[in-house]
Amino acid sequence: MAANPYVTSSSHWGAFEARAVDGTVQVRAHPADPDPSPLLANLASAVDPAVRIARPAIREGWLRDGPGPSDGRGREGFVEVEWDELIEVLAGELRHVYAERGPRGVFGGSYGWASAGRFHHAQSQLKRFLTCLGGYVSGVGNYSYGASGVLMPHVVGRGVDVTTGLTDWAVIREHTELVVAFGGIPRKNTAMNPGGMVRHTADQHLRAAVGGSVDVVTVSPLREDSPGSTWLPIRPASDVAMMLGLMHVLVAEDLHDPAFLERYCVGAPELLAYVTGRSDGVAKSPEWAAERCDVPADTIRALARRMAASRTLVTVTWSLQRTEHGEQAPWAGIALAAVLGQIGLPGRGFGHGYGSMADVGVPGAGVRVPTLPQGVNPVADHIPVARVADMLLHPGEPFEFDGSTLTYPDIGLVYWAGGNPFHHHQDLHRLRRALATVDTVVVHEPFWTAMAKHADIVVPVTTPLERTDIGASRTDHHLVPMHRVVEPFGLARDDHAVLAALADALGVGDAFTEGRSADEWLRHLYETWATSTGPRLGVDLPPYDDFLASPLLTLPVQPADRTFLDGFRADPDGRPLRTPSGRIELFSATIAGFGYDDCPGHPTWLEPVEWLGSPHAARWPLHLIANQPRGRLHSQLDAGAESRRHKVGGREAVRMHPDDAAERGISDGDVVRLFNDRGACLAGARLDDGVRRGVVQLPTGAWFDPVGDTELCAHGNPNVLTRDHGTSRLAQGTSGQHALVEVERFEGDPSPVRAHRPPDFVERPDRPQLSPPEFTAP
Ligand SMILES: Nc1nc2c(c(=O)[nH]1)N[C@H]1C(S)=C(S)[C@@H](COP(=O)(O)OP(=O)(O)OC[C@H]3O[C@@H](n4cnc5c(=O)[nH]c(N)nc54)[C@H](O)[C@@H]3O)O[C@H]1N2
Ligand SMILES: Nc1nc2c(c(=O)[nH]1)N[C@H]1C(S)=C(S)[C@@H](COP(=O)(O)OP(=O)(O)OC[C@H]3O[C@@H](n4cnc5c(=O)[nH]c(N)nc54)[C@H](O)[C@@H]3O)O[C@H]1N2
Ligand SMILES: [Mo]
Repeated sequence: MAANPYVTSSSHWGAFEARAVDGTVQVRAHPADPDPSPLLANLASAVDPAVRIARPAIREGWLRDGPGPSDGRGREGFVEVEWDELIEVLAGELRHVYAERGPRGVFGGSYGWASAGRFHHAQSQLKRFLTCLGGYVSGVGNYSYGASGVLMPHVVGRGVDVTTGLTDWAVIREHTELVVAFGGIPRKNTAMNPGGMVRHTADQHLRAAVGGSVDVVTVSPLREDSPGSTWLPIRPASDVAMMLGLMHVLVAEDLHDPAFLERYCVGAPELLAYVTGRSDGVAKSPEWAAERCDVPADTIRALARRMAASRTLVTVTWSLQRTEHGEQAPWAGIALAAVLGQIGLPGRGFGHGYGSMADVGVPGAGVRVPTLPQGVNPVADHIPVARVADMLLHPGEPFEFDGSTLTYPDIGLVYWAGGNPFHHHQDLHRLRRALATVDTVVVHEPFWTAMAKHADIVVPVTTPLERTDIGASRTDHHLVPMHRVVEPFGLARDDHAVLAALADALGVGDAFTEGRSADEWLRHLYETWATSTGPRLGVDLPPYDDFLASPLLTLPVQPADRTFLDGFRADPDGRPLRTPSGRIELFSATIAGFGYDDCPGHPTWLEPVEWLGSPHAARWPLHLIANQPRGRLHSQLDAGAESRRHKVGGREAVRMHPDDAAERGISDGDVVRLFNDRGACLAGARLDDGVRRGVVQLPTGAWFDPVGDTELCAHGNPNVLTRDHGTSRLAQGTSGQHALVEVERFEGDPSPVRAHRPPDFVERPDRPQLSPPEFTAP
């Protein structure tokens, strides 16, 4: 057995140690991590030849017919080529597109999580490269909190980070009596941090809090989201109704805090007129709320009284805003906390994202980390990330976004590195139609994901296990040396190396590399960072070589005493919020001024098109929760051991209440079919009375596995079922968390899962002679 010594590396779910043994990879936890993630078990599959892309490849039809719209994407076979040919062909196509259409014809938004590592970060590399060519159309915001990211600056102002500037767990543990957690605090999610997290402490903090004097009331359709003893199984997508019902009790019973509303907020009169029904004739009483959210009115009443009598923290998971009208739940959540009057007091007030990410409530070093400069993209055209299919299907058409009317650009070439739209986007059949409209799709991937299979030009790249890098996240207080564990798989090259070769071929090599090799870049980024950060932290940071030779670099951590908006509470005139009023905007004149019926001026109950209270439920009687997967990060390493462990017969597991299953003749372990008007997928049934009746839960991330030209995905990707519709005209965020569906027992012979197999490889077709036009880089 040929085993190398263990070396350190890092992932978004934690640092680790790894070594190569006869071409396989063995992984163990980093000694500094008190609570390592079970997802480390997926990493060995990063070298699995069944899923890796071994050689550059070009879609058969693209080689034969040249660039152009095509339904062949995702359906045709690939011709494997040598690197020289790939670079020549791809450089030629980029030259052509930039000469013919200019940078506004190139979509380089390339949303996605890629891998940990500061230099080899795929998006940074790609954006730097495209900027050297003259720029690209970008995507703004994210899929994680796309609605809050646009809403919250209107409500609490720019500069207040409602996702990471939140009250520390240590403060909660000491001061909080009651947490009312909409969406719960799901343990399964708290290993993740973009860029990684060396010491996982979220669960430790949570258990210490719950084991101590903190009581958590979880409001969620799933019991497993609940860390405490009280579970209120709410009807999905109705939290705003429940929050309004709670506010109604507080006001009706004079348990609210008019002095706080007066001093620290604007818009309380408008909001409370709506709550009491003075403005629209409908009192948002607990009875009114109960009809919608299916939590009994007496429970709502008792909870409101208890909230007013306790030191209470209202938290909202990000999932609640990843749905139609997703702006409303976080806005109503902070309004509820404002009506209680406790915002800014230790352990009380509002939080957004406890149980959504590892770093929420956990202090870091509070400094920037080494970052590859991307340059300044001269192209102003952009879309909110989740409007990608709309953009491709409606070039030249207007759309609204946060008070502006923008125009969808006309895209010829889509370039993706480090993301998987067939994971993250909604209504995947629509996405397929959208991708069919462009001339060329380029994808850098280590793996044969569905996005790679839908590319024209497939660029095989390395994983972090195959390169040297610096692991760090802006919210951690560690830097991890990431060492090469194995040689690059097949002919795979680093994203950077491919882009550097393309840049050379296009005459912008020096601008892209600045004359540095990858190793020289790493040293340069580290040293530039250390020179400015050391003095700021008042510590001597080691030279680069010493850092690389060490297991870990630990920076001083900030004190764990943060309370959200405490400075504002202490001195609202001296430290006003950066909102137009300087206060918390329970009514936003700015938003009201946009005139959006799908996002009015104050938190409002707006029925989504698809929920169990809508007429659609007569036909599609089950509410699908498409939440984050327990056994992997998104679609990453879906073929890994921990990911597979949660599947049923190789298909993604759908969980449903035993009574809903019995009505449909479904037993545990059955192959079932989930379907609606948009599509269908197979999955393996798991019966679970911790799922609310009328709800089914199918997590995201099973690699899309279309069966021929049918609407069926054989593997269980829920995004064939979700609706591709912005949260509202304000934020245009994704609404992928929810959809209405029906489920049936699948009779007959189910299609085998082919998602983890490579596409077909074919012989080279006859190729016409293309003569690319001239292109001069700016
Ligand atoms: N229905 C529904 N859909 C959702 C959500 C939901 O709740 N419901 N949640 C949304 C959320 S919050 C998010 S953040 C998105 C996540 O969506 P994505 O971030 O797109 O998902 P990932 O699976 O992380 O995709 C990362 C891809 O990068 C590849 N990769 C890894 N390392 C490298 C590298 O070094 N170079 C290159 N070139 N590629 C690399 C991986 O193999 C993988 O295919 O999904 C969203 N989609
Ligand atoms: N294991 C794992 N952890 C992850 C990720 C992953 O892929 N895998 N992804 C990471 C990323 S990128 C992000 S952005 C975060 C996302 O963090 P979140 O968005 O908070 O995570 P989700 O798991 O999608 O949803 C959390 C819970 O909300 C509940 N919920 C859904 N709809 C409703 C509703 O209408 N009302 C109420 N009250 N509850 C509802 C669901 O039961 C669900 O379990 O997670 C991160 N953590
Ligand atoms: Mo996310």
